Amino acid sequence: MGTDKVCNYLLKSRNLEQLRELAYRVRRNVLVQAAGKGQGYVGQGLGSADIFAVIYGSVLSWKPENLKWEDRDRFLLSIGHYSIATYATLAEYGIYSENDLKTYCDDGSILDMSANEYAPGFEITGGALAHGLSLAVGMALGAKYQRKTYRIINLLSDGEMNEGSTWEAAMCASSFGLNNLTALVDVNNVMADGYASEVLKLEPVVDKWQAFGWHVQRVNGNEIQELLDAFDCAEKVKRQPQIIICDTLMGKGVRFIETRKKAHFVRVDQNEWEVAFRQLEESKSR
Ligand SMILES: Cc1ncc(C[n+]2csc(CCOP(=O)(O)OP(=O)(O)O)c2C)c(N)n1
Repeated sequence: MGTDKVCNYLLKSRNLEQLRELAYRVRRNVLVQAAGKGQGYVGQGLGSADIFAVIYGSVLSWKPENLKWEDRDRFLLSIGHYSIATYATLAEYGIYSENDLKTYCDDGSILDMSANEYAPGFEITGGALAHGLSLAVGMALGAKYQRKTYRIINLLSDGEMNEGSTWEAAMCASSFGLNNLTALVDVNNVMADGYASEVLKLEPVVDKWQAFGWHVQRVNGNEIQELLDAFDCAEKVKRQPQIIICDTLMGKGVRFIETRKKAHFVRVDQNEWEVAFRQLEESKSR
């Protein structure tokens, strides 16, 4: 695992063009993985690529050459099936090679369809949904007790808001005043069984988190500047955990996935991956 190049480019960057380029490359790496296997959680990877570019390229204090650096910020992916986006991002830092990406979901590959913490760069195993926020609360509390200054960032999905464990953790986080914890929710309005809004009524999401004592912002999760501004604001909050609700477009950048009704898990013919690469390229000028 890993490659000859460990690249430190784009750490703590505020450069919009560079971050957009990183998001584009993440999307490309998502397609490389899915094309290799013919299937995968492609819509999620494409839809959340801007979030991943901002988190790794701008927000996190981390060291690509030392993933277990003690004082690193902890990024918890409770939605294990979004691992395709983490592999895609870490490939840009040399943690995974292009050949590694092509083994996504293969028997014996470390690039599991739903991430496991034995894979480089993962803090937790996230396949069983809605445990991430509880783990994040524990880590944030631990950091407070130890007077550590690193931050905990947890990416959730809208589907995880269907589960009670998410709200128990939310209540604890505000009760303990964990301002070192920032959560993001990828609101793509898609779940395994259909539109999230039709599975269980989630809105008004902002009011719900506010009622649970969180500092809440809602942004377009495909706009890098909005994400940067939201993180800037979140970092200044005192005594409260913060949540950034990110509205995203599932499949962003590949038109036939953006417009697909059932996009939770994408399986398409081999020749369609070529179309996907072409549409992604064209999306750069959209
Ligand atoms: C505890 C738990 N229950 C059910 C599942 C099965 N499952 C896998 S993905 C998924 C959909 C979750 O919603 P969301 O993450 O919003 O879907 P997406 O945006 O990825 O389409 C479900 C129910 C699971 N992995 N864990």
